[in-house]
Amino acid sequence: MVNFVIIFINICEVEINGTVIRIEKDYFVSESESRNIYRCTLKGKFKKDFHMKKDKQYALDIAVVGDFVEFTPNDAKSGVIHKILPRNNYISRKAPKIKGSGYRGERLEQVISANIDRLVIVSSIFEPVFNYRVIDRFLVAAESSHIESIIVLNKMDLDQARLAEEFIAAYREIGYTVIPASIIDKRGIKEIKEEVRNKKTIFWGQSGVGKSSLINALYPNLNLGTGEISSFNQKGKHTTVTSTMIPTEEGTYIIDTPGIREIDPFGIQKQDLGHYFIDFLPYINACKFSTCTHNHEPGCAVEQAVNDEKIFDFRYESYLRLLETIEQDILF
Ligand SMILES: Nc1nc2c(ncn2[C@@H]2O[C@H](COP(=O)(O)OP(=O)(O)OP(=O)(O)O)[C@@H](O)[C@H]2O)c(=O)[nH]1
Ligand SMILES: [Mg+2]
Ligand SMILES: [Zn+2]
Repeated sequence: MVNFVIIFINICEVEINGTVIRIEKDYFVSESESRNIYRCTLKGKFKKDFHMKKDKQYALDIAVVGDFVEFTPNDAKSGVIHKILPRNNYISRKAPKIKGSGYRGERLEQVISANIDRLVIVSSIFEPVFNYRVIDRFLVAAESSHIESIIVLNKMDLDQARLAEEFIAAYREIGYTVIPASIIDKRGIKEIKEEVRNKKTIFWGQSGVGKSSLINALYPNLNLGTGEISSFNQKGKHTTVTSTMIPTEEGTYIIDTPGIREIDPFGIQKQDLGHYFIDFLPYINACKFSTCTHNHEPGCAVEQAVNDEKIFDFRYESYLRLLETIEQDILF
């Protein structure tokens, strides 16, 4: 009994370093370095820090999956986070309109995950149908956060007409790793496993593309919930509802995320957008104006490169569409 009390007092005094692996309502489930799981709450001071101020953009997410934290345990299973360490990096998007609308309709930043090594952009050829504009938006989010990304094109078993080939070749030519995959015929699974080994990797993409299915195929004992084909694309239906970091093997962590309906990269100014299209980079400095947005300005070297077929038409089209949606926001 005495021993037990002493151990308990020790636990209470110790501050534990951990990582947020899942968020459940107001609880930040954290894993300690010795791999124990604690359901933690946040110390009240954080809420005040992040309270919306009139003159300041505020973040929606105080702690996110992947954050390194320090917490004081209440007991062997719960604790209070009193410190969130500075993030090495993070990936985010503009929060969906309704949830994040602040004053004057600005969109807030929704941080998806922090301290990650790699983003796997998951897309499918059908159900939902392939859309390069969506991929380009994820790529912009990754490039602007300086996070390495690869593209996994899933459900290749449905691509009887081999529609994907052209895009696979194009993205590879641009310089991205593209892995065609399928959980039905298992193609690509081994390659993805190699790509994620010894890293913290986040799987991100639209709902129903097969993120959880792919993770299950990589690690069959996980048994993550996956959606039915018939129901996944009905309005508002997401099978995975909260991001979860899953330790798989020593040094390898996978973050499964809920699918999203729209991806608007956050905090990008019009004249910077071109820098996140890596195929534009060799030409940008040759534009006549340093503030060129490559949108039909005179002397635009990017547009010239499109005309000379050095940049794919579809990438330029994606770029122009994204440019249109960027609000010139004084807060950025
Ligand atoms: N034909 C085929 N179907 C697949 C493949 N991968 C996944 N699916 C199906 O697609 C549906 C959606 O898969 P999920 O893994 O739940 O998709 P998700 O991306 O995790 O979806 P959210 O959790 O809602 O974001 C399920 O019915 C899967 O069986 C594939 O390679 N080929
Ligand atoms: Mg899922
Ligand atoms: Zn230009």
